[in-house]
Amino acid sequence: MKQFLSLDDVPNLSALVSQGLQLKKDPFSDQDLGKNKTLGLIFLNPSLRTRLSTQKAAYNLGMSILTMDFDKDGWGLETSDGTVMNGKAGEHIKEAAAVVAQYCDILAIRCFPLLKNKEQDYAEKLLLDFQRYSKIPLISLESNTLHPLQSLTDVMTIEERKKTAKPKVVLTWAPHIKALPQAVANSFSQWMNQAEVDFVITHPQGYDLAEKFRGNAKVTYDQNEAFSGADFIYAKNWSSYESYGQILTQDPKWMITPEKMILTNQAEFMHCLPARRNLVVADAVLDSPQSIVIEQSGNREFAAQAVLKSILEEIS
Ligand code: AN0
Ligand code: CP
Repeated sequence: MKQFLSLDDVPNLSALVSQGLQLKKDPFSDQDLGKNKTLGLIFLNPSLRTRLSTQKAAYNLGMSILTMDFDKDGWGLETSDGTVMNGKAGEHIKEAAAVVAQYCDILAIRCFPLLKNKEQDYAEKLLLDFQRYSKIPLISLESNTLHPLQSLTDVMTIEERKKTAKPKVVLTWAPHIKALPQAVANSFSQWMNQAEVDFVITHPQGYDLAEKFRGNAKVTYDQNEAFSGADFIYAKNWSSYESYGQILTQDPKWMITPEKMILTNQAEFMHCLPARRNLVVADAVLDSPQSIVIEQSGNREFAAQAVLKSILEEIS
């Protein structure tokens, strides 16, 4: 693999999923692959899982790591061309990306959307500028519109835990007090469209995901109907795509509760985390044996490792 910005960069999804699950069984099988290779991790936003799991994955492969919180420790980044830099930004992305790339063999970046302008966010300019000016393989650690390392993890988790050949997987919107990106939902939907699953999305009116990521998913505004017979419930809040970046409702009826889980086929509960308890999901669900969120986050390490291994094989 040459880079990992979305599912489009994956030549063979099932092979990558199998690779991740294989690495889980034998994480230290490729310790020489990353020798003398450096992974740069750039964060413009907070992270727990992505940061630590990707670092751990790189260590498993024998790589060195450079990490920087650009939002806190870096110079303010200018991204527009031809601008007179007499404002807050102290450094242009052209130099910043090119300089970091000299110290690294693979670069990874997290950049959230501003949720003010749909066209600007969905153009993924910052991510693509890093790709353009670094000129080394780039991994998305969650961009404006997608979170492919999370989605690979989610496909791996469903693959290893499914009890039927074609499980029913439901992506359900849940309430939140902040306007959150569509990235996790977009990406999960994009990957589920390519997986052997019966995929349903449920959300209140006005929360439809972009058509190109929604794909052939069945969409219903009736959460109870969606939950009926489900094998996996994947909860996530996102802000509106149509009324871009807005919170249209905080209706607590959409929270995931034990009463709703009863409608399912003893579904396992998934969430990418972080999750706000008793707002998105009730304690009684998150603390129940049906919740697999911890195991799910554990798989982040091996998803990242499968991606890094594939890119290392390409460049070594
Ligand atoms: C982020 C989001 O919704 O994209 C990161 C999730 C992995 N979540 C929050 O900001 C709470
Ligand atoms: N799921 C996820 O990406 O978590 P972090 O934001 O903590 O990295």
